[in-house]
Amino acid sequence: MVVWSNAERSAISGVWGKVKTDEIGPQALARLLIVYPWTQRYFGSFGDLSSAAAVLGNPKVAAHGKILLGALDQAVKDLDNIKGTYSSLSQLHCDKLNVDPDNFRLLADCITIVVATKLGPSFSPQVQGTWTKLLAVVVAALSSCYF
Ligand code: HNI
Repeated sequence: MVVWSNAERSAISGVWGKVKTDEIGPQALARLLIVYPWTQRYFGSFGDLSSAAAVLGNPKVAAHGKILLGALDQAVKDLDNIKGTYSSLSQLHCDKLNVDPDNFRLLADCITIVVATKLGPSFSPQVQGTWTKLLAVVVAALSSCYF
């Protein structure tokens, strides 16, 4: 059972209040596909991903990035039940999409980098620590069906 202190809860809502999911989601997914190009294999139906410019301008990447961050929004809004929130998503990624769970951590890192770029100095080391804990819990929950 993950325990969240009041300081952690307020740091997370502070970050979340400052980011626009419609902006962060597309940027984070595009970054994943560019920095770790093997992740493109899961998105064969998304059309042209042949260059960084193609990925950044691909409307399906942008739309899916928003969906990803919508799922993160659910985690932020129910910090005490992240495993439950993601149980069917974990099953989907494991059984149907066959996504290698190592990729969850890579996406989490891309989300953190995009958030840090957006927030600048207010993304202090303490805030980063709490944010990293949140994403570690998200990654563990999404990976739960695999083990
Ligand atoms: Ni993921 C579909 C959430 C990481 C590949 N993914 C979804 C959906 C959600 C979602 C929500 C839509 C489900 C539905 O339609 O019912 N994915 C998340 C979250 C993370 C994540 C919260 C991590 C933080 N997914 C990843 C990673 C990959 C990935 C790292 C591959 C590298 N996901 C997919 C694919 C789909 C998908 C592929 C189906 C896309 C489509 O539309 O065909």
